[in-house]
Amino acid sequence: MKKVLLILFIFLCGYQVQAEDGYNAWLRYTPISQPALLSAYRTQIASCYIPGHSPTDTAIRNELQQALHSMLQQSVSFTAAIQPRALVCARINLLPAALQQQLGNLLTNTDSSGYLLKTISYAGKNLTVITAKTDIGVLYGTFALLRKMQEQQPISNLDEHSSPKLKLRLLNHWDNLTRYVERGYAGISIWNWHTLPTYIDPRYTDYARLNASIGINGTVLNNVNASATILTRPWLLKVAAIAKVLRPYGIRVYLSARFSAPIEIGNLHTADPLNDSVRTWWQEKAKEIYSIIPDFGGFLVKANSEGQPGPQSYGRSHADGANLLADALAPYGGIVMWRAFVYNPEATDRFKQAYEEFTPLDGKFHSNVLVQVKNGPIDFQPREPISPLLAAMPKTPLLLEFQLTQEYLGQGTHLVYEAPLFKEVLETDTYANGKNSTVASIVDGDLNQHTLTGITGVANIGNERNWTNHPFGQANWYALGRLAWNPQLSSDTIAKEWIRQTFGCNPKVINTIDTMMLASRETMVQYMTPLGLHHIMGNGHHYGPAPWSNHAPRPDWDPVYYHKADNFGIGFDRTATGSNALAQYQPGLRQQYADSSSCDPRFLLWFHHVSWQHKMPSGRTLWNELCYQYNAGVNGVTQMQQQWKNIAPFIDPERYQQVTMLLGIQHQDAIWWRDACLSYFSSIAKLPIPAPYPMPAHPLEYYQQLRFPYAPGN
Ligand code: GCW
Repeated sequence: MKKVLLILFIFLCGYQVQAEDGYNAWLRYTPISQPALLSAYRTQIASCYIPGHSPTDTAIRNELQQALHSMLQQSVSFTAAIQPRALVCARINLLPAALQQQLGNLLTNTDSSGYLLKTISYAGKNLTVITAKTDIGVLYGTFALLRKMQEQQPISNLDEHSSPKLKLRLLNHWDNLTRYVERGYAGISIWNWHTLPTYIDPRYTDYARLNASIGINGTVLNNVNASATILTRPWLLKVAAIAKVLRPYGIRVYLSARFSAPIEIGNLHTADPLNDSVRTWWQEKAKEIYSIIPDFGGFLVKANSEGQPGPQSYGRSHADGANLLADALAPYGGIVMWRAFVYNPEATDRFKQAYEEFTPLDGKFHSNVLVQVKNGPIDFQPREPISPLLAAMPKTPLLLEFQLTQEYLGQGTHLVYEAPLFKEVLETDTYANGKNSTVASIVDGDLNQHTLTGITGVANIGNERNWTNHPFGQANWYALGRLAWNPQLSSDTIAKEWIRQTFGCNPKVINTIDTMMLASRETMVQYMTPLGLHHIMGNGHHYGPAPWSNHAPRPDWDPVYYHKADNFGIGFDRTATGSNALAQYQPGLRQQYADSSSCDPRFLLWFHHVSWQHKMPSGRTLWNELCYQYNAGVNGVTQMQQQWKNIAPFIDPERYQQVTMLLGIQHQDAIWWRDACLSYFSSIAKLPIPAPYPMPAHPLEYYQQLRFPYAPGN
């Protein structure tokens, strides 16, 4: 009876516990259960004062209403005057004059989207003030305060300002207009093009809220393998409808532009960037776009890469192509993000391609162009050294591209926290300008004095109820936003923030999940591509191991091209005796990799072809080390399974079960990777798998005949 009453009571209060389907991601706003904290929060925020009336102010009001009502379990009043113990949310020029005076100079060094959170006493009233130069800044400040509350931190003595370090903090959707997502493992596209522009899915607003809460301020809606259709008027109207939802949240829309659009939708016979009709066509198109979407962000372009059209088809350079579009967008403040992901099948080493094509163009791009560079020289592998191009175009703003969707990282089923990968890249010293020329300092504009700066992540979002399919995929989306705001944040800080908001503040839960997350990326490298192996996955779908594969339409899509395993040894010689890709790095970095005996083992096979008997720092031979690493990777997953089990009582049953099953797949896959790779390499090295490591469950042929015709995202 008591139980029934309790349930009824909870229900009547309107706080029935919802199933944890993951939809709210890190914006769960669960009721504060600790009495002391609850009372402290209620004391601090007795009412809200939001004087502004912009759509962003409305978004702030809605967010606070929802969040405070849920966390404080009481309704919050929005008052027309500042009451004692109020939360004041307003851009600086909407505050009363005395407050403007008191706080104005604190904002002097704050960026236009930065914010100030401050507890003050004003006219005898204790106030919590969120202010900024713009209403978007106030929105970011609001989310910062709500983050603190979700993390159950004190808010009675706030004094914090924060400004984003990067100007463009973006997502790139590889979403086709059919809603099929290239390399998407979380369902189909959230953009329901067919029902747009009339039907506005509420998901668009939640997408905007989630992004704004982590500082994301732009999104490219469609795949870089682009269809020109998106640039036709009916589709631009659909884009405009999305832009309208995202705008109050400070998010601009961008589009991937197909370089040959003037031919496909403009009836021209050429897309030559130096042709007058082509120039006029793009100018007219830009004019049309801005008449429909006045704050349109600009174009992302993949040109002359993997079959995409581009300026080289007309004997022109990437700079000619980028500048054509940049000139068309310039009158409206738009930008071009021109991708450097290019590689020509005839080249000797795919590693060197982007650098060779793009470095001669440094200084040739117009001022509203950024060259968008993937973090590594090949393609989002579990571990790559940095792309040498990052340190070789000082005159050009470079936009760093990471991949959130786990194309090569276990796709939709593996728990891999990517922040350690992002940090490894950002913290790498390129020696471009002597020591301390980190990738972060290049990308944030400090090293070469650029103001147009940015980081982007290829989105891992789809229409799965929880957005990313794997509940931990959300952490990668979260981490990208937080690092683009502040590249100095540590993986650990970001993980803990995310865990508290996503799974609650029980210290045992936080510590256990944090440990799992921080180890997960290295574990994945160990069971997939240890010691600098790379690109040894199945062709096309990129799912699972296939180091034997050698029949792709082009050699640089074949695993054998990358590992070069033979009787003698394994690895790609990129030193002076080989492809000499190492020469593309500055000496300070080059020498860290140049010598096989001192090269960091994590990168060894990226740069050296070494004997199976090569002595590793561990004292093991290379072959034994490879066996050790693959097994350590499998053990790492077993450990994650155990850790997850240990916190079972503290996790809601839905997500507990979901992650348990996914870890089960990850464990099987890790064993599969280990056994398939070790069987194959053992057959080439003619060396047995040494004790005490387990023997593969199947002969090599078994792994070789596995087929995945319907693997997702391909
Ligand atoms: O990672 C590879 C993918 C392609 C992708 C390409 C790119 C969008 O396998 O699916 O195409 O890179 O980045 O352009």
